[in-house]
Amino acid sequence: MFIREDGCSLHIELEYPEKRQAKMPLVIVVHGFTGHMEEKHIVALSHMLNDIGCMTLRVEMYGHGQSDGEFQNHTLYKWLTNVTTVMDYAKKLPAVDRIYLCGHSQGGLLVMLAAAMFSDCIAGIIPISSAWMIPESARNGSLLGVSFDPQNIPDYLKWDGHILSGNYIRVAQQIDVENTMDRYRGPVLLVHGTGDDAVPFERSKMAAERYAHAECVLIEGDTHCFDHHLDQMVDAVRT
Ligand code: FER
Repeated sequence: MFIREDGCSLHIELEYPEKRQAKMPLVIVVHGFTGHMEEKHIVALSHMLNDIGCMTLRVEMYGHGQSDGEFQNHTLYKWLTNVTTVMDYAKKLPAVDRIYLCGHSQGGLLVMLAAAMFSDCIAGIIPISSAWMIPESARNGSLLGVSFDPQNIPDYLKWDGHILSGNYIRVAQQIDVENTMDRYRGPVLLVHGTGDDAVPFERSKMAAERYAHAECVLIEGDTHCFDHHLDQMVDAVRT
């Protein structure tokens, strides 16, 4: 189904456990950069959570999947605004007793930022392969293997046939992830494959050290999207 945010539609999928309770936890699950809600690691997480009695809400952010917006125009501010719309929707669901935020890669960064905004509304966050170095990389002039002058931001970043507005970089440069880590005191579970060549797994270890209440589970040798041991990643979240 779709929910509306001002003039934009956001594509969401709400799923229930087979045995519904009067009140259940809800986990909101967010894809990464260029991702969508049908990716195998997103679906596997969501369905495992249904199996253990959680409702899940897979969401597609601005410029991704079936949601409105052009990919090239998406920014982390737009995604954060999307989170406020999704949270308004989730908080009104009558069967929800608490809300967790789970996100992969850029979606992992997103839930880390959202945790500080919604610390009073959520029970925990689960950043997977979290790409929380993006703001730092934007300030250092290197994203997606493309170098640029961080003081003179190009109109567009082009790589592998994709195109991304320079506004993505302008926004990312403003974001202080460490500050949001310090402001969120709730539980955090980070999961990361040690063979991830898109985001170094050390990032999740660093985040776990900085958060007040965090655990980091490493999946030996696995990739950014858990091509080898998806079951181990999903089991870590289940546990
Ligand atoms: C980057 C490295 C990783 C980047 C984005 C990502 C925009 C995100 C990956 C993902 O969400 O899967 O340099 O720049």
